[in-house]
Formats: sequence, C-alpha cells, structure tokens
Amino acid sequence: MSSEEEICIDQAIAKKSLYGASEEPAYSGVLSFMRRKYTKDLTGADVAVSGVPLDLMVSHRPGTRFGPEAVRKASAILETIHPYSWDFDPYERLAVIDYGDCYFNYGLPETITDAIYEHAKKIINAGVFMLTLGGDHFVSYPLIKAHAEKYGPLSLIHFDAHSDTWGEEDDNINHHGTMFRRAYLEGLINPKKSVQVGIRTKNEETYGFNILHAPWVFKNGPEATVAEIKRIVGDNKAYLTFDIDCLDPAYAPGTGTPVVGGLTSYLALEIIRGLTGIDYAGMDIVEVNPAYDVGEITSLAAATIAADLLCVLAHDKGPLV
Ligand SMILES: [Mn+2]
Repeated sequence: MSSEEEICIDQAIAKKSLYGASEEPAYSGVLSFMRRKYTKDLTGADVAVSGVPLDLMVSHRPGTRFGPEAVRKASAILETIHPYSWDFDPYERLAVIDYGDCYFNYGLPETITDAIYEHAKKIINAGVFMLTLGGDHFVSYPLIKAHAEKYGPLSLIHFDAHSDTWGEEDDNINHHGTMFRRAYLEGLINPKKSVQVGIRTKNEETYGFNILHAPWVFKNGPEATVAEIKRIVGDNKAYLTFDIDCLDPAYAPGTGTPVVGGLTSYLALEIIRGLTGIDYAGMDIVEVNPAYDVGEITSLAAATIAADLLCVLAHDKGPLV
C-alpha cells in the first residue's frame, strides 16, 4: 500500500493515483483487475489490462465471454498479497489501469475481428502496453495484427495444449484453433523465432514453429524451458499468449477444450517468472470458462499468471521515479 492511499473500499473507482498497491476486503467492492483504477483514460498509464469477452469462435464448450469477469474477481484476493518471489511492488514501478472491456456486437459476428483490432489500436497508439484477458483464443488474432502493424513480424511465445494452426490450404475458416496459421500466412508472426509450450495434441503441420511439447517441459524442467524460449526468441519483439488449457485440467478445469497431461500451475509460474529480459510487444491470457470451473481454480490460476506477467514487465522496466 502506498503511503498516500488509505485502506478503503471500491478502489477501482476511488483510487487517486495510478501507482501503488492498495488494500480492501477481497470479498467486496467494485471489481477491477488487481483493484487497479477502472478507467477509459489512458493518460499516464504504462499498462492497460482489458477484457475481450468473446466466445463465438469456440469449437466445443462456450462460456469464455465470462472469463474477464471471473479473472477480475479472482484477482481481488491476490491484491492484498505481495507478489511472491519478487522483491518489489510492480505497481510502484508501473502505472497499471483496468481499461474495462472491448465492445463488439454479438449480433454482427463479421464485425468482431475489426472491433477487437480497433480496441487494440486505440490503446497501442496511445503508447500503452496491453495485457488482455480473453475471451476465447481467437481474440489473439486481431490483437497480434494490431501489434504486428506497429512492431513488424513478432515472435509468438505461445502456451497451450493445442497448436491453433489448424486449417487447409485454401480455406478461410476462423475459429479459436486456426488464428496462428492465419497470422503466420499474413506475415504477422515469424515462426522460426516463435515457440509453442505445453503442446500435447497432434498436428503434423508445424509451419516451422518451434515446439516444446508438454512431456519435454516436464522432463527438462522450468530452467531449461526458460533458456530454450529465450534462445529461440532472442532479441526479437515478442507477443506472449497464454491459453489456460496449457495447464492440466486438474489445475484448470474451467476451460473449453481441456487436454490431460498438462503443466501444473507451479511449473507454469516457474517458467513465467523466468521470462524476464524479453522485448515484449503485448500479452494475453485466454480461454477461462468459469461455467466449467470449480472453486475458482482456473480463474485464480489465470489471475496469478496475469499478475506475474505484470511483475515480469515491472522487473525489466525498473523504477520510473
Ligand atoms: Mn488451447
């Protein structure tokens, strides 16, 4: 808690500074991600956390439109706990806001891709870093398109059970399992400098992406995984996307297309916490489906990973003042 902030309620709207952690009872108050100021004003912000409540592109269970809301709710309990394993308060280093959700018209599905893209452009053009809460994984396509337009072809750091590069030669099918093929075909991603982590479903066509399958990650451990990710990405601009189904269903039951044999939440956090020193363009965490969750296991895992990603950014940025 920063010195000028009082313990109070509804910090999402009452908080005066964009900096500093704050405290209020986890069970009450207006929700925002980590009790950050909930605002559409990007002035002075370093990072905008926003939600994209989409579930119209799923191949199996719908429900990720409730993902951002669930992650915000789960994050409330983290806000009173200083981030573990870091020796600083990330919110003293970074001005992080909750920008709220992206609006799109579910009745006009053909307009949704552009709506998400415009949402991203508005934030990026203001010079603010995006950490996005999905939503099904398709949201990453318009987000990456917006980021690649600014930074050029990106390295994708992709945590998932699935490759999400499905599709046939001439098809133009869009769903939450095809968008990285499309992003590759459109030159938004450089697959040779990209890495997929935790994969455990078969797709013979890799399009040149580097893949660290789930058994490899278990066998070699977090340090080797981090080293391999950093070796592949190098100093290229990177977009990190974390599909919560990278975790085993035991650790993330609340998701649309679960696959057994996945990462533990401990292993995922150990890897995430090692991914400092990378030149990030943007980040998202997707596919939280609270209708299938149990005791907020999944939304808490997603909120913790998102909070640790902010620590990774804060670690690299250092104090602003
Ligand atoms: Mn997946």
